[in-house]
Amino acid sequence: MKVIDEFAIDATKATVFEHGWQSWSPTTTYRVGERPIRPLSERNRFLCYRPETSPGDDVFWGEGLLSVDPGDGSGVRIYAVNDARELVPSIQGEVRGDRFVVSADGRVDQIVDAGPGTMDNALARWADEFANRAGVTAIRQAPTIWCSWYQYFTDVTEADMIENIDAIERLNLPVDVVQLDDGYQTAHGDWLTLADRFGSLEGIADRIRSSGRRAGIWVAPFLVFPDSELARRHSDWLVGGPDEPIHAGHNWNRDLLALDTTHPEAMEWITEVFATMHGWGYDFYKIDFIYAGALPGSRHEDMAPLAAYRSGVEQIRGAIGDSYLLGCGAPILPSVGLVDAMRVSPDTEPQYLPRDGDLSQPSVKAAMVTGTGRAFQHGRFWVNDPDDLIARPAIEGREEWAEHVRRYGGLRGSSDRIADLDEWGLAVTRELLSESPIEPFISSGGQP
Ligand code: 9PG
Repeated sequence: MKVIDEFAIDATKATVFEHGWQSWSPTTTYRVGERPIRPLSERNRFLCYRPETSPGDDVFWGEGLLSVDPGDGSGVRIYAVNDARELVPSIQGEVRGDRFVVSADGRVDQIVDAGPGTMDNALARWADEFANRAGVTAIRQAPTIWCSWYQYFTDVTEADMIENIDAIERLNLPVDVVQLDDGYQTAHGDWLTLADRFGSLEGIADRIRSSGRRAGIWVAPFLVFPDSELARRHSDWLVGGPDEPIHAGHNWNRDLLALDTTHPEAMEWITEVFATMHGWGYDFYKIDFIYAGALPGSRHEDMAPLAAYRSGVEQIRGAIGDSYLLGCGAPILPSVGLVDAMRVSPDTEPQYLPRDGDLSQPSVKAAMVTGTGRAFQHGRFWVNDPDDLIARPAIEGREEWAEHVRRYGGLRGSSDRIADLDEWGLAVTRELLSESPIEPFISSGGQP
């Protein structure tokens, strides 16, 4: 870390915005006296923050982006990577009495924003420029979706899908895409081998399409289960190689492995998976846990991890025609220009607070904090996905969550068993899915 700036602050008013690495990494603005959100376990740090870094809670820390409002009217100071396609430096901010010291471990731009409004408006102006440089030309309006995850989780069955398609049809809900989430496959990596609860992915797509809707599906293309066929037969397709495959996080009661996106055969398999699904009629893809493609480690081709990651996503893009692509669990800044929509927060959940208190973990609260922190990205980088509306009576804080989706939902999704919705739940689902905003939520011109 090298010191790149030092300036005076009004410690009673100054605020700092920390940008987290990937979709689930906490991202918000703090008063300088506050302790920033940090991982409460090593498992969470790896899965939901930037695995390579371990910032303390006595400093502020942004991955590729940190900004400071000194609170004295001198303008918001933004420290940010200019181009995130290969390298994203970490940026540290330290309060020393009434001074603020900024350091970075790589090259960053320094901007003093003298424009109108607040921190958010300054970030919006920065995001306009960043998106331009990253080659974003147009924002593609998102379809509205129904997603299986927040009701059924990995226990979803084909019968559950059919039941909900029927209900959506009967109630004439404004759902454009019915998206099957995690649970249909036998193992991560073996995406075309179905769990017993499923008969045919093609059949599900046909049923969805016969209702006049489009079919969507979830895949975690860069993750591999150690107990998959893929890992058994092709251990040379893993980042780190067959002898020392790297750790890619822990979830689903397993230590996970990462697919090497620079290995031609590995990518032949992944493009076959997507091309096959596309052939079955799926034209909406949620690609999840894709941080795994950007982990450091030895690869078939000697390439910067972020370049390998981007090439992996581009190859998926090439296999799905002009399908709509939603990123999730994805390094944010390196993905600008690669996806149509992006999950900008941790997951929502039926409970309001995260079980372990870590605000990177699934909960209404965690999704709201970071979804608000990244609101300025909507309509600039892509369409923001704040995560799905869940509105059944069992959802703790459902009114507050619906309000968040109403305010910050670019991609509007529903994820309840339709039959479990009461009158309020059904009405708010119908209302929120009746539009998909693409205009920015945060103005770059003046007031929010
Ligand atoms: C499928 C899910 C859903 C969801 C994604 C992602 O840190 N965690 O424990 C953690 C758990 C679940 C998770 C992300 C992080 O969910 O965001 O929408 O698709 O995968 O497995």
